[in-house]
Formats: sequence, structure tokens, C-alpha cells
Amino acid sequence: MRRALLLAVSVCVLALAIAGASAASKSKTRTVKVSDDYYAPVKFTVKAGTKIRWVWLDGNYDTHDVRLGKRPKGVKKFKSQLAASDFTFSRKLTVPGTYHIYCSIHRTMRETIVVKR
Ligand SMILES: [Cu+2]
Repeated sequence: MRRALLLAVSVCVLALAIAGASAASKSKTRTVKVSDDYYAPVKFTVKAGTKIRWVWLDGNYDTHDVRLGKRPKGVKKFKSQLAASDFTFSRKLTVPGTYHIYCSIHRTMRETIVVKR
């Protein structure tokens, strides 16, 4: 009897653990890289409401920033500070459309983010 109860409890705990893990994998953050002199990936698609997290790689020599250029109507511009390494910058993109990211120092550094409904 006690063993059956113990089994039932462990099955429940396991189910909760699995539910927790799948909730975590649905987490709406997309991490992208900032390096010399590129963003990676250069183009990607996310669902509306996803938080984009730019991570400056270790060992960069140049400073870079993340600036929003062309964007969907009604979206305010944003820009990060200039940094070389050991820095992150995040923005949640809620409005569907195409977002053009660029670095103010290196005009060839560009990234396109497509936000889908
Ligand atoms: Cu740059």
C-alpha cells in the first residue's frame, strides 16, 4: 500500500519535471551574437513577443552597438551602448514585420529579424 503511494508520488514528480522542462524550452528568448564585425545569424525569424538577446562575444577587438533602423510602423527606434566584449542587450519585439539592425561603427554589420504574428 505504502509502496503504491510512493510510486504514485514519484510518477507525479516526474510528470511535473517533464512539464517544467517543456515550458522552459518554449521560453521566448532568442540569443544572437555580436562579434568582429558581424551579427550571427544575419537573418532569422521569430514569433511576436520574443525577446532578442544580443551577446557580445569574448575577445572582440572592435566596439559595436545594436541599432534599430528600418522597422514596422509604430515601433520606436532603439540602440544599445557601444561595447567590445562582455555585454548584452535585450529588446522584446512585439509588432510583426521586418526589423533592420545595424552597427553605427561598421556599416556592413547588418541583421534582419522577421517577426511573425
Ligand atoms: Cu560594429
